[in-house]
Amino acid sequence: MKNISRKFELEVYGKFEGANPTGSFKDRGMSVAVSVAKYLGVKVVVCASTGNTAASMAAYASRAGIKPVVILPKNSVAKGKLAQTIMHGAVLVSLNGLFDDALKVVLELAHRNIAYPLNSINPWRIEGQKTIAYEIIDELGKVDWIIVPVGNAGNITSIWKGLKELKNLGLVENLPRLVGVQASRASPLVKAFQEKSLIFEPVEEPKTIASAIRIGNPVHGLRALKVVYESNGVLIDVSDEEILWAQKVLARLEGLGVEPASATTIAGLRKLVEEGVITHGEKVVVVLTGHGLKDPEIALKHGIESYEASSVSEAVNIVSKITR
Ligand code: AN7
Repeated sequence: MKNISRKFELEVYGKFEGANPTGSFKDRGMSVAVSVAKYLGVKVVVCASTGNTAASMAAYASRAGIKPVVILPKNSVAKGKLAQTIMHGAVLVSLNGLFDDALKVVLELAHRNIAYPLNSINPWRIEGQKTIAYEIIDELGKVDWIIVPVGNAGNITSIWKGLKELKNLGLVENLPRLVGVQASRASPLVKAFQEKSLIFEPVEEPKTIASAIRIGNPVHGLRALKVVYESNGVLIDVSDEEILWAQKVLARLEGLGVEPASATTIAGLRKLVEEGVITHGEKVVVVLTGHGLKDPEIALKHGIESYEASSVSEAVNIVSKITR
């Protein structure tokens, strides 16, 4: 990313996952896990989701002839993701509760053998997800930092698994340090990291405009902390204001539309450069996990310059005025 690199005096690359078939990084793990489900003869799959997992599972399961059932926290899934989930034919259960409650439903259904779970507790999801690491190292070789948004922490742990495999195979010598970014009011892991602990306290009522990572009790929290310590990395949090700033920077400096959760990476990058943790000239990859169209309402609500015109001449007048 030329312009962002210049802005931060770094070598910054964006891993744009919005170009995947359903517009998020979830397609990698879902493709593998649904293939396994089909091989096993599964009839019904289920997931809890803040939206992207649901959209991806619906598409891949329907294509495979498997019935998708999604459990979503009521009123907190972005419109684009909801539209995809419905379009791809999932049965939708809207739960009056948080993501963490929706996951309890999935665990119970799996326990009773009613449906096959496709959250990242399913190890095949992780196997597919780790290909992000393969592609980054394949294209760039040595990288100093990889920055990832963290919700349930499936992605950051998958990326580390992929990286370690490459190292064990002798395909890369020095592994990047991992940065996990959480939203300020949904950041149980950051608190634990600051205390150099492996024990984290779940956040009871997580809040952030980045609905994808509005998660108070990350499934892979312990693993994520271990991974960050092992990679000599960092866990940080960013505010909603910083997320919106970063979303605009990506959209306007690089022409990359990403959803708020993905923009946390650039907000986190700015913080770490300011703190002197990431230093000039280093090679950094930010994982841009989801497309901007996933959450159109955020874009419409924030920072637009728009006018109403009731006639052709009025529209012409407005534009000539503001461009003067
Ligand atoms: C765009 O879809 O949890 O740390 O249910 O959609 O692996 O959980 C999505 C998470 C980052 C966090 N960026 O990844 C779901 C869900 C985007 C996301 C994350 C999500 P993890």
